[in-house]
Amino acid sequence: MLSAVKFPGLRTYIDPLTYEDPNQAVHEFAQEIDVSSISIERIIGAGEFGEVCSGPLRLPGKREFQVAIKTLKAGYSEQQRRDFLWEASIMGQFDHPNIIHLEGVITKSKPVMIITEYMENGSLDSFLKKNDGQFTVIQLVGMLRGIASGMRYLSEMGYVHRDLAARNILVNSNLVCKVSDFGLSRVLEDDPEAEYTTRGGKIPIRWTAPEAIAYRKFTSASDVWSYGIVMWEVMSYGERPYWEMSNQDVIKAVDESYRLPGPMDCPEALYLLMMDCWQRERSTRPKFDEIVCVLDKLIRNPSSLKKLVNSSHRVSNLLVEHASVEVDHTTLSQSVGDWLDSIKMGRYTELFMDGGFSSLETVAQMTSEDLRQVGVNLAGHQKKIITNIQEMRVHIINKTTAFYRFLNG
Ligand code: ACK
Repeated sequence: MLSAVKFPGLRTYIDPLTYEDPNQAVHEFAQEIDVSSISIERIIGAGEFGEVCSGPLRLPGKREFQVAIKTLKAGYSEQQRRDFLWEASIMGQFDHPNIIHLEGVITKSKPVMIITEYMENGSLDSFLKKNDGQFTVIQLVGMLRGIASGMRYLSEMGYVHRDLAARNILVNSNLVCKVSDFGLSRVLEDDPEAEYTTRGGKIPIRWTAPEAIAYRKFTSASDVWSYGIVMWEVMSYGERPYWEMSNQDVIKAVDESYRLPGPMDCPEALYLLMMDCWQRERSTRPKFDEIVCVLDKLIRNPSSLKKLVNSSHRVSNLLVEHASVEVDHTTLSQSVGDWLDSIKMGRYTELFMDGGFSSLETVAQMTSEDLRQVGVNLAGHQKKIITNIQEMRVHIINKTTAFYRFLNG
């Protein structure tokens, strides 16, 4: 039997599948709570396995607080019990302010329950629909920043979510957004047909990167694609991505390089970041730490959010063709050396030249791996350069409006 050794300081996600006995996995990562500590007060929704309820939890030595209680409905099979508790084995490994917090499980009595922190405003998609147009741009960007920060944590732990969507984000009374729903990955793993079908909504086509749909290449980069869709959902207050288009049409349009248009009143900088998350080539999509950096910069400098997406890019029921990283020579007339100087990284000019990155066209396509290869070894410098490359891409896409054309237009 494979045992999970916990290395202090090394935070890596451990697949509960490495345990022969799933019950052991649950108790490795989740605390058993005594059923007498909990009272179910009301039903708040329906989950995949049974009702979701809320009520107070009284833990010894702690003051009473409100929790959400997921229950496993009676008459379940052993497999269903395992699948239900699977989520707790995953959630219990995470500890981050933007990841839903697991309080514990109740497995020694029936019904079996998973207890998590209570999120007063429920799921993000319905919360946004209910509050259409009610938030400031800074509030919306703050929500997006929280989600990106939670995703950065998951990606650092080596966990790929696979089902990132506004419906799987929960919102508390302070508008803090937390990533939830850690149930899907194994279901997909189990079903070799899953990528060809939408049976049971197993592959969320509209949220999923093309390579994950086509050949199940689920990575943190495919989570970044989904994150871009979540950005779009947030900025459009819970609108359905690609509206009433069929899944097949969505797959076809995305494959033909069409992308969602900018939501109404969406700052251009945010739309350009979304577009970057939807790059076909997954290695050129931003990483979650870069997304957090870009959003932090925007929050610190709110005037950068003033310019809104051009109205011709957000005509409803039309999709916008994705502008690949084409070069606008008026924008990128600077030399690589000048550009590096401008971000105080001039010391790397020679290494860039030696590595063949002698124009900003090529620099704009660089990945973290390219940076390491040319010899930028300091993590802080890599991050700074990558964040600036990301901004440069945003700028380039901004300048390539000539490349936009419309479907059915
Ligand atoms: O949009 P909602 O009110 O938020 O409806 C769904 C429902 O349960 C089924 O998932 C709500 N829900 C799930 N987990 C929580 C939680 N931790 N806190 C509050 N509501 C929750 C979700």
